[in-house]
Amino acid sequence: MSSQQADPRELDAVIIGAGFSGLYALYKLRQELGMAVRVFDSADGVGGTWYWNRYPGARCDSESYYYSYSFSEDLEQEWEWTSKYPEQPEILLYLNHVADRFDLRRDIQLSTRIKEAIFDETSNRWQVQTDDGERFSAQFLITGVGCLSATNLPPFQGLDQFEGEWYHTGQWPHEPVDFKGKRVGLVGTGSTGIQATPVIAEDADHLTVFQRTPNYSLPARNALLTAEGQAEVKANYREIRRRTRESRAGFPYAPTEKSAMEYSAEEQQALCESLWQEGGFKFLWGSFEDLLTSEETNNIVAEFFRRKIREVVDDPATAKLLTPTDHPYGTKRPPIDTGYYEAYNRDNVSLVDISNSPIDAITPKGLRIGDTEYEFDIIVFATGFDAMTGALLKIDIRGTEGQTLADKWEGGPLAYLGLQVAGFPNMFTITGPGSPSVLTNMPVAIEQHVDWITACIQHMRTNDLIRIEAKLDAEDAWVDHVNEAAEFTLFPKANSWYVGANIPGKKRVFMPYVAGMIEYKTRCNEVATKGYDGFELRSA
Ligand code: N01
Repeated sequence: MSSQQADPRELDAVIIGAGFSGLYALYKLRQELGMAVRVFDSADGVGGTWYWNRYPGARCDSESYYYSYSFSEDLEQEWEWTSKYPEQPEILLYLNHVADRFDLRRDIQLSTRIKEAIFDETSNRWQVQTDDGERFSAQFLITGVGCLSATNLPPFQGLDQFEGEWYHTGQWPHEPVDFKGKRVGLVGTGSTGIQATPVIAEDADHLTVFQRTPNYSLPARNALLTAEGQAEVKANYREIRRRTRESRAGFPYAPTEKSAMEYSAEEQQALCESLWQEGGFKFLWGSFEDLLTSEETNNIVAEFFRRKIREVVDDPATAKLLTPTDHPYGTKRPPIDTGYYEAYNRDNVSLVDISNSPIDAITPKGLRIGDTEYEFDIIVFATGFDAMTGALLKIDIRGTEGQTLADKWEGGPLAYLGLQVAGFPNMFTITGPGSPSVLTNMPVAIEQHVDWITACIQHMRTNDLIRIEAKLDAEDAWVDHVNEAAEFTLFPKANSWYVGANIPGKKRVFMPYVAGMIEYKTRCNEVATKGYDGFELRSA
């Protein structure tokens, strides 16, 4: 449609993003409340993060049986996961299946970027415009833009002069990239770089990894699921979901009841070893209860990791470079790998430490650090995302009195419950900053948010209310609470994307809510029970 459109199309809700969040929000609002809803996504397919992140080795770091929707028992029973940690194409297939299974596609508009959303205080509606000028008017604006979707490509000088191929992992091409016989440079050793390294190393003539900060990576110990394993999960789904919902981070694991200090050194090592052998996120959420609050406990675990790195990596100098010492374990999102440290035992893989000598420029032949030029056929940037706020701030969102979200968040994100921003009525942010989001198993956090939003809109409809807006004092109190909760932990000690440290100039604020899903959900439910305490509700 062109910009000649006379009147905006009227909707009840505009949802931005067709990933886990947007699909479920569409399902709930249409199915349960009968609302006229439209989902927009700039991609030409559904899937959100699983649409974009197609890099080699991309797979889920959480196990398939709980990294999935819980809202439909039929869906749970009919979908067959093939492995413990599904690869990206399988999760994308799952989300496409969900879109078909629940007839969602008729209300999803793909290849369409939302350019601006402006709140009209007279009608109490959002006026939304797409990048090709199509206009919509909706009572509610619901963002499901993802916490890790705005890619971060550092402004390396000379990139446009590079004569080879280059890719950012978060915008990977749909056609396979052929690494065979190629000299490949990989920048970044976060979860993505760590997943990609061993897979690229399999094919490349030579892979050079540029590391600014080493990470603590844990083996996934992936395995195919057997028919018996599948049947057991399916028979126990309700119990699994109960455990995830009643856990701190939405994983079906519980930590020890006592501090590590109350165990003997042998017991401490035995627990670490069994979790290492089991693999995956259980180390983070199912080990010592004070892992993320006690430096002493954290040191025990960090030392355990350091020893494992020394054991796995043959060359002591490389092992030393790969050993993290700058942050406590778990205070940056821990990577989960399949053969990462082992990859450095290959003859065709080398590691370059750039902690003290950053990449100066990309050259036509490769990249330059100081006086040394490294020549490549392909450069892969696994340099992450402008997390949690980046994707929202790409849209020109304007609330009351014309205030932009960018202005409001100049000093860091402000939100009440991570769900609403004062001054932006009728806008809900699924897994927004100030909510547990990235510190949880995302589908659990997403379902909780969408269920809460749906109940809130239902309440408004039942009571003839047309506008809901977070109050400033409630927002201030919540932001203080989010900061206090973080200060109680070791998290602020790391220069992580949780605090925006990966983006030069980004205000350092701890963005996710660290107190956990149970505490968070209790608070959200109390707010609702008290008639949406902290929100101002207006009738027609
Ligand atoms: O990004 P990152 P990611 N010069 O920001 C380096 C999720 N995820 O894409 O640490 C040189 O973690 C940077 O260095 P430093 C998961 O939540 C999920 O890996 O800032 N290097 C770092 O090494 C994860 O946490 C899955 O010093 C530069 C790397 O690039 C999140 O996505 C799988 C640089 C970026 O690491 C982000 O992970 C994969 C520069 N100028 C990811 N700028 C699942 O399985 C940055 N770096 C679900």
